[in-house]
Amino acid sequence: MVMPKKLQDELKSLNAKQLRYTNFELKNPKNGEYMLCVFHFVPGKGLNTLQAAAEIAAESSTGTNFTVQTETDFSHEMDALVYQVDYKKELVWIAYPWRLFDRGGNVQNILTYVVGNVLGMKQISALKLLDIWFPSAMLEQYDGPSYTLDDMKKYLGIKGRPVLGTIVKPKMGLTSAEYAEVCYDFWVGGGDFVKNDEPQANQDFCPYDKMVLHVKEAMDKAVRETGKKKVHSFNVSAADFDTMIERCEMIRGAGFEPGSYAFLIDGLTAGWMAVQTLRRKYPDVFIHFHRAMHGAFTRPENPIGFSVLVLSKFARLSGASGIHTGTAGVGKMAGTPEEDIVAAKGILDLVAKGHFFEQSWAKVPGKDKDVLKLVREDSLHHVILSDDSWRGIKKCAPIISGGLNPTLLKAFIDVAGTTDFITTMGAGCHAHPDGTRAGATALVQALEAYQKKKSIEDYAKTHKELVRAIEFFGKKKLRNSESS
Ligand code: CAP
Ligand code: MG
Ligand code: MG
Repeated sequence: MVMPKKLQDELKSLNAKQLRYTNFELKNPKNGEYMLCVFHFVPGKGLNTLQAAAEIAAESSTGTNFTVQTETDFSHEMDALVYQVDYKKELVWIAYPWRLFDRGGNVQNILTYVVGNVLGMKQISALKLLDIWFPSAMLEQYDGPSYTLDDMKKYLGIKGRPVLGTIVKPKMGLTSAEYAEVCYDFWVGGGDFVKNDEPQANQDFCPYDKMVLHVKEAMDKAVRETGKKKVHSFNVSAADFDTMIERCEMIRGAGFEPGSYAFLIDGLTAGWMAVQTLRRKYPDVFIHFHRAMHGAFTRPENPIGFSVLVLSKFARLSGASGIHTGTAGVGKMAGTPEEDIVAAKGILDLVAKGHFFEQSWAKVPGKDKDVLKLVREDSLHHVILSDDSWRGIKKCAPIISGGLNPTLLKAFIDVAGTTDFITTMGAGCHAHPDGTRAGATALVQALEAYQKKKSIEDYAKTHKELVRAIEFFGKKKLRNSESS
């Protein structure tokens, strides 16, 4: 392939060190030795594209700003390599020998390389990791999810529809008894799943142990009255790992049956070690990754950081059972349909198209349809393949939240093209003019309308909670804030 003139000229401009971090003849980047990354980037002052790209590869693998006397032939084997650039779109492809990474499936270590120091380098003025590709030989070093959305749906006895959830609101300030009341109202209104909000912890007005016990009472009552299983996702984020584990054990010790509770972790503010500790210590529990703080890295207009897809792929690799992936512009948070839906699909499917790579999450070659079918069956029922010859990274559930309400449910399902997700509506439930219970019922009715292929307006003619939701949330759609 003839190298474009601009590339030839820029290659000539590289110093010896920079040259070592490029290889435009890399035979087959997907030969299994490399994890592949695509970055959008803009060089810093005084550097051309290739010089800056080589500096990114150096700093995010083995190098620094000078060649050092202590380098060896072997250390050069571990150099990341720039293997493709797109000048027009300001993109660079970098291959990382994955032997660089901490053995034993450590996700935080990878992030420390590829979105660590490099985000602070003077040699770039913009750097955003847009997509990442893991070779299957590398995948099998990582946990991936254990207890999945399939297990939760099985526990709840539901199929072919989203898990209908809420976040208790106000976000903070209820006593543990008041908190549990809201859970009860949502569950008896027909909802499946309640989560703590992302800052819920052990506040003096809502002590953790009391919150757990009151939720247990509320759940028992709601299960008795509805005859339906319910789930509560407890935020176990804490100041240290011991306290986090203490909270997990408190929940397990409160008599919740397996499947009726999930552990929520603020994955970015608590950290990836917390996520992986929960996954490894509690493989029988749904690990719910809340992504508070992600906006600092993922907002479409942010020039420095990583995409929602990249964050979500790392959550799947780390073993989170589900992660918030955004409402594709339907709800209140920034985020484009393209970005959020690619992320949701990227963590749900066994073979998923990303922004630049098609990722197979199983050792099985993605093309082998029959074995893939078997793999899918097995990951659903865990019975067919006793050995883990197919060793796949199971699905991670998109959790769809931020500003949704019953009138928006269909809009999101249509844009997502799947009902394999958990939706959690906070204000979308508790702002309902007739309260939480009616809000939950309106959500159930919005789903029923979708399932019956009826418009919510039509269905609302015989469902009062839904008509009240349409009147209330429909009006707000325009102003998107409290009316004066
Ligand atoms: C939603 C929420 C969630 C955000 C997170 C909140 O409340 O509880 O934390 O959805 O955003 O605190 O805003 P509402 P994302 O349902 O009342 O909006 O899901 O995009 O990570
Ligand atoms: Mg360093
Ligand atoms: Mg929240």
